[in-house]
Amino acid sequence: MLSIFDTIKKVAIKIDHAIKTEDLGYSDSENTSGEEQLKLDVKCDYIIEQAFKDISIVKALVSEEKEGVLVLHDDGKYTICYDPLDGSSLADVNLSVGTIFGIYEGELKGENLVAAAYVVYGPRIELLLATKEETPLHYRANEGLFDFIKEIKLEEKGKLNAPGGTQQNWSGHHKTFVDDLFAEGYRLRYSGGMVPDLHQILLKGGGIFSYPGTSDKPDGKLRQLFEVIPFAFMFEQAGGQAVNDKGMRLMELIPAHPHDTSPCFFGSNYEINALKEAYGVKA
Ligand code: P6P
Repeated sequence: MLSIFDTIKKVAIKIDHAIKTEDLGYSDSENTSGEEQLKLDVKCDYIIEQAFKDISIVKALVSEEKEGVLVLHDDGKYTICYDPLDGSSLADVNLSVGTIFGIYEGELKGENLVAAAYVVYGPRIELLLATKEETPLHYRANEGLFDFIKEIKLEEKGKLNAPGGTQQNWSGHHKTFVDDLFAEGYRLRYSGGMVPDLHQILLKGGGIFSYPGTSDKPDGKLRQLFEVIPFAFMFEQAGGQAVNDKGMRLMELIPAHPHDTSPCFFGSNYEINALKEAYGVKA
C-alpha cells in the first residue's frame, strides 16, 4: 500500500502544476456520465494512469473519465477507482478542486474498500489518507514533500451544513431537514466541490454534507466507486457516519456498473441520526 500512497503524493504535485498551467477549456469529448470533459480532466486522468501503470500491485484502474476497467497487471492485488479532478468546472473561477481515490481488493463493492485518499488543490495542496487500521491522516505539501499534520476525528455534533443538489428538485422532507438545521444555527458551507466541501467538515470538527435523490436525479449524482464509498470510509474512520436515503451504510453499496451513483449523506453522529429521523429510517 505504501507504493500506492507514495504514487498518490507524486500525482498530487503533478496535478497541482497542471491546474496552474494547463488550458482550462473544454475538450470535444464527454465522459461516461455524459458530462463535457475539460482538457484538464483528460490531462489529470493521463497523469494518474501513467503514474500507476508500472506499479505491479495495481491490478486495474477505474476512472470517472473512462468507460470501463483498465487492466494493468493480471496478478495485481488492488483496483484503484478514482475521480482525477472532481469539481473541475470550478477551476476556471479559481475555487478549490480535488482528486479522490478508492483502493479496493477483489470485487468492486463497498466492503472491499481497503483504503481511501483524497487531495485538495487550494491555497495549499492537502492530502488525507485512510486505511482500515487508522483514522484519516492529514498531510500538507511543503516544497514538493508532504508533512504530517494530525489525525482527523469528528466531533459528535458539528456546525456546518453543506446541502447539495438543485433545491427546487428536493423532496419536501429533505427541504424540511435542511431548513431545520439552519434554524438550529448551522452555517451554510457549500462550494459545489465535493472534495473541499467534505474536507472542510472533516477538518472543522463536523456537520453534514448531503446530496439526496432528487426529482431530476432519483439515484443522486455522486458516483459510488470513486466519490461516495471513499468518502464514506473517511467519515466512518473519523468517527462519523455515511448513509443513503434508506439509512443504509454507504460502505454496504454494491454498484452494478462502475459509474452507478447513490444518494449520500456524510456527517457527525448527531446530524446523521437527525437525517435518519427526518427520512423515517431511524434504526
Ligand atoms: P451540484 C462536481 O461537479 C460534483 O461532482 C461534486 O464535486 C459536487 O459535490 C457536486 O457535483 C455538485 O453538484 O448539483 O450541487 O452543483
